[in-house]
Amino acid sequence: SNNKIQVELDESSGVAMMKFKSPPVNSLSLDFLTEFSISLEKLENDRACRGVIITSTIPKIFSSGLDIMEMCGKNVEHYGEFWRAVQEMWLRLYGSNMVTVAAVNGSSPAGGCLIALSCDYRIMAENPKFSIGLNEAQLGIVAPFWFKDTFVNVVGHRIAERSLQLGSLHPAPEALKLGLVDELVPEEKLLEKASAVMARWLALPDHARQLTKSMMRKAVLDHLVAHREEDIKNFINFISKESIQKSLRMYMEMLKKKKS
Ligand code: CO8
Repeated sequence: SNNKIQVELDESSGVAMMKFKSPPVNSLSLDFLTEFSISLEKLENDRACRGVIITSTIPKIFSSGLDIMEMCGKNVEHYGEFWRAVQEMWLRLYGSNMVTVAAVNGSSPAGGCLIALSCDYRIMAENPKFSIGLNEAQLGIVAPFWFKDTFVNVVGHRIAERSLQLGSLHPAPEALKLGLVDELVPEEKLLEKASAVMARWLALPDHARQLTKSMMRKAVLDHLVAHREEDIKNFINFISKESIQKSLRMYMEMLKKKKS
């Protein structure tokens, strides 16, 4: 199915708008991740496209992160395939030659936060009800080293260490203070602002900006590429543990209870 992400390229500006539209919460399922990677690859190879703005069509939610159901009660082959798809998405997005701007128009936990962190610039709707962060520790799971590296590269070691250990979800104003997002704007101005930021980044010659971006990110990308199979094995071993499965089941139950 090719319908979880809406992509529109404006040929005159060279900017693509990528909108997540996978109800109820844009969770990153295997299908979602596959479609995301394919969409990014198409844009990357399209000479007419120089930049991508990533946002959500779902009110109040940017992305709820990895689809927890993909990590619960499945077999080893499935976990391996799923994790490879998570890696692929990140390698494409973090390593993209295009200018990438996240227009974070809702909550953005864990994998949702990783997507935002992997962009060149983050703008968030100034609503304290929206929060963002790598909250893995709260689920009893551990963010992989490349989530951590991406986080450190944005906010620095100390803030990343504290935030990761506590599994903090930071309300938008706090996220701004920590440098986790670059600016806050009223929600109705979000896309307008993202386009203005994009225009500024696209005013530079592509080759100089791309080489600079690659210089900043290469070590972290190369680290995963060099340890990709090992990282998949680690994920499978970790997620297959009965204690971890139990934590995830309890977390899903907590999510459902919170509703009623
Ligand atoms: N995966 C699967 N289902 C989800 C997820 C998710 N990540 N998030 C929400 N859902 C489901 C809910 O269970 C609920 O289902 P149902 O309707 O059947 O009860 C439905 O989506 C709607 O959710 P809510 O009612 O909670 O919707 P709200 O609008 O009230 O809240 C939130 C939206 C804020 C997104 C909230 O759902 C939430 O906090 N979700 C959990 C987000 C989260 O903690 N994600 C972490 C995922 S882990 C990850 O991304 C990285 C893992 C790294 C791997 C580590 C190596 C081992």
